[in-house]
Formats: sequence, structure tokens, C-alpha cells
Amino acid sequence: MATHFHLDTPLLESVSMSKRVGTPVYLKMENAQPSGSFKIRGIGLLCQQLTSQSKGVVCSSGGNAGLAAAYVARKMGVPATIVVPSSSSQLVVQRLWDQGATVKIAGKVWDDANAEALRLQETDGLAYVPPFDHPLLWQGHASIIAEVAASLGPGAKPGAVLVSVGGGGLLCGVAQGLKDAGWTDVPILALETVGADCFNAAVKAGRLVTLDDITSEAKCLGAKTVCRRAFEYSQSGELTVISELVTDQQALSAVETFLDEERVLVEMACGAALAAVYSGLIRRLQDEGRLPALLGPLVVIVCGGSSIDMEQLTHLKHKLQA
Ligand code: PLV
Repeated sequence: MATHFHLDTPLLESVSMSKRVGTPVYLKMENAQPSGSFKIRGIGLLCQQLTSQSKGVVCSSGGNAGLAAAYVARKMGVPATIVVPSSSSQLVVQRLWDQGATVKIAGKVWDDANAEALRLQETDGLAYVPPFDHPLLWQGHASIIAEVAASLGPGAKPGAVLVSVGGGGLLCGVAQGLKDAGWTDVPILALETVGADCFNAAVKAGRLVTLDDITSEAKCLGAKTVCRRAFEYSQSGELTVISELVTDQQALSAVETFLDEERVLVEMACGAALAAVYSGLIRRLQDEGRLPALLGPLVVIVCGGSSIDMEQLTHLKHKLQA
């Protein structure tokens, strides 16, 4: 039997968020995973298939996929090289070192770091771990929805599931999980920040779009092109996927409100999903008829993220309020 690196996370009812949207809001607390985010689910599964014949793993990441890969590699006794762009914070680099990983900094955004990781796969014979574009990652992430179904109990069904989108791996996993649960009528609300909006740009254009640059502070949402499978979900009609944007200010304000009300600190990438509740977006989508007026319980994937501490929070406040 395969080892699991991830934990079953709690599904918490948020009284304050429920009050805001007028329907029960449940938080899937992926911040509580080892390595600080949902990424451990898919990466744990993928690494087990990859590492037996390799000299180690190499993962390109904005931070959290790398932390998951470094954690799993350490548990498996395999060396990990994590390639991050210069936009990743020193905080993340330190946390990667703490996991025993070798850290390389390459380029300005994740796409540059990924090119370097693919090069190292060739030159150093390392097993390449992608952060979001792989069926095994989606299969691993799909376990989130299986756990939600078990926690909600028989007969209960979410009114919608809220996810943040970077490269689209979480979205594909949640979509897979909804299909597995027979919940194809449950809409996914996919949130990105302005300036890290490759999924929204693709949905609007009706084709994959590569952004010129990542200008959002939500660096872990900063892939320039969303994975093809995520785009296909938005087009195929298998499920309803609603793509919406929030500003960096809204994401940051969501991080602060979440800290105050739920006593949990998450990074900007996660703040994007939380902002859908705090900014009034849910109500607006109901008013527009894009979500039903009588909405079932909302499930928010609290994807987590390690690229945050009090110092980073203060820094972001100064930067975004300026
Ligand atoms: N972060 C990826 C991609 O970065 C990474 O390398 O860690 N929430 C958090 C906290 C994340 O770290 C990420 C992805 C997401 C959400 C979005 O997940 P995705 O990429 O599967 O859509 C460039």
C-alpha cells in the first residue's frame, strides 16, 4: 500500500463568513498540511512514482510545490533541488533550506525557473516534479473533495467550491474530485489576482494565453500560462467553472480578515479565494444569476502557503497601500 504524506484536514464551519454570504461556509484547512499547503497531496503521490530510479528530484516552484517536494524527498531519503524565481521571498528560500533542499534561483518568474528545472532534469539526471501540470498531481489533489464529501456526510452537497488558480493544478484536482463524487453540478469558482490571471485571460480569449509578465504580489499564482487541462474544463461543459478576479488589495485584506476572524495566517495566493467571500463577490454573482440565489453550503479550499509571516505581511501592507 502506498504511503500517504498528506493528512486528512479538518472541514471547519466559519460562522463569520457564513453570516457574510447568508449560507453556511466551510473551510477545508489545507494550510494544516505538512509543508503548509495542499500541494503535498499531488506531489506526495507523484514523487512515489518517480523517485525509485532517480538520483533525486528537481521541482520548479513559486514556493509551495517546492516545499512539498522537499518535504516528501526528505521523508523518502532522496535529495531535492528546488528552482524558484527571484520573485520568491527569502522566507520561502529559508524554509526550503530548513527542509534540507538545495535551492537554485533562476529568472524572474516561475516560467524561467521551470526552464532551468527541465535543464537540470537532462544534465543531472534528476526526476522532474512539475508544480501543477500532471494527471497524478490532479489525482492527489482530488482527495480534497473525497474528504469534503466524507465530512459533510451522506446527502449533503456543496453549493459551490472556491479555489485559487495559479497554473491550474488545484482546479484540475477539485474538478476531478467533483466528478469522482458525482457532483458535476457543483460549480467551481476559480479566483486569481489581477496580474496573475492566466486562467481568466484564457477563458476570455477562448484559447490558452501567455501573460507578458506577473505583476501581482500573489507570486504563487504566478504562472504565465495555465495548464491545458484547466482551460479544457472551462470549455468542455463537464462542469461549471466560473473565473473571477480580485485585486491584490482585496487578497491582502482577505488575508488580514482571515487572520483576525479565523486566527490563521495564509499567503496572498490563498487570500485570492478568501476574498471572494469577504469582497462581496459571491453576492454579486448571485445578483447576476451566475450563482443561484438559494445557494447551498460554500466550500472554500484554504490552500495555505508558507510565503507569509508578520514581517512579510507588514511589507505587503506598505507596498499595496502606497
Ligand atoms: N503555487 C505553485 C505555482 O507557483 C507553486 O509552485 O507553489 N495556493 C497556493 C498557496 C499555491 O502555492 C498555489 C500554487 C496555488 C494556490 C495555485 O495552485 P495551482 O498552481 O495548482 O493552480 C507558480
